[in-house]
Amino acid sequence: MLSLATLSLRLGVSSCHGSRRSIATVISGIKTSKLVRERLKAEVEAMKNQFSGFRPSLVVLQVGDRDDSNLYISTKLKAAAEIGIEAKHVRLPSSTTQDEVLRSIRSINEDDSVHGLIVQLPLDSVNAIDNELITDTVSPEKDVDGLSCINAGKLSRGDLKHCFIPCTPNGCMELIRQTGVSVAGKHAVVIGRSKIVGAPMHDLLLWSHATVTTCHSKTADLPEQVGRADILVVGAGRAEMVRGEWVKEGAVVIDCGINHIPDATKASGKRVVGDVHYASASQRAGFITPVPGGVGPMTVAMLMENTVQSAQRFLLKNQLRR
Ligand code: NAP
Ligand code: LUD
Repeated sequence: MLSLATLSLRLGVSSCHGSRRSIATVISGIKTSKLVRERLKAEVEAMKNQFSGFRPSLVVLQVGDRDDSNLYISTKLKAAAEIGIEAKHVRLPSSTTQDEVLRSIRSINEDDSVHGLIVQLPLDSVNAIDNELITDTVSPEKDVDGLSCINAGKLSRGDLKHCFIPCTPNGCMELIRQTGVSVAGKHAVVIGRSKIVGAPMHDLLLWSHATVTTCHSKTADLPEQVGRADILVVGAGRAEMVRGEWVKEGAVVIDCGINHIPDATKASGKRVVGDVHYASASQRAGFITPVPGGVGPMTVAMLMENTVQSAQRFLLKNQLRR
């Protein structure tokens, strides 16, 4: 029989107890993402054996040279290599025009050897580029970021089986599943309504049968809304905005925020924090994700998951045609 401690370790959740009161169980994105990556590695190995050396393939298109994008892309390429996904990094200079980016996307769309294509955001260009046009030019069949209108539309209608689910919210759902807390019938609150985090998070929670409130910069009383959440997902881009006092006792708190704040004790002079004030929120939440080590690694793992899924769909389509 598994002990509770062993089970928690396997699930990527760990419990600690503070001196004053029991504090939240930490949901580890590092452990959970490792489990996902190990499963994918086995799936890719099986594909390779069954289809004479076939490997899923991913292209990451980058415009410019932002430090944060460079870091995220290198993490994605490393994860892909470990799993056995063939990943290619296409770098375009910041002088690239919108037409040139579109041409590059169209040529990758037409390349049958590529199963997944993402355009890392934000674009770092000296030219005006329409982000919507860029994400919508990626073929929906290769849109492993799930940002095209076709995939977003399917998700908003609850057609989850026939779309690519955006990686960050998909990773959040996986972390919520790790807690063992069921979503159906719960009150979920999402802070943020962006295309990459908030809006698809709302859709996923809704189609998992939560009652969902989505907050944004014009929400009148944010602390009051947060206080109603059994499940809280935050993607606002505001360092430590959500205070522990706002959080409902026992809530599941998922923090997508990645913010850099000054810290004189660090060699770099800064450190990464989330959108939730971790120290105070972990005194009230039942479960909480850390930053770093929470949602970030799951974003990378779910991109790998979508790429493998896209390759599987490609194989199925081509087998049926033969
Ligand atoms: P975004 O496009 O700037 O969207 C932020 C959202 O938060 C908007 O909907 C905005 O409202 C809302 N918001 C801003 N200030 C608010 C406030 N004071 N009260 C309530 N709502 C507020 O950002 P994003 O791309 O969604 O990213 C959000 C955060 O998640 C960032 O820290 C980003 O770095 C991080 N992120 C992390 C991952 C990961 O893998 N961990 C992935 C993506 C993003 P309006 O719509 O009214 O402007
Ligand atoms: N654009 C993303 N832009 C930014 N954190 C990521 C991300 C890894 N098209 C497109 O990859 O999915 C995307 N698709 N995004 N992001 C953010 C967003 C995009 C964020 C964090 C991490 C990818 C990550 O690995 C680690 C962690 O949180 O533990 C390290 C964080 C750190 O800075 O130390």
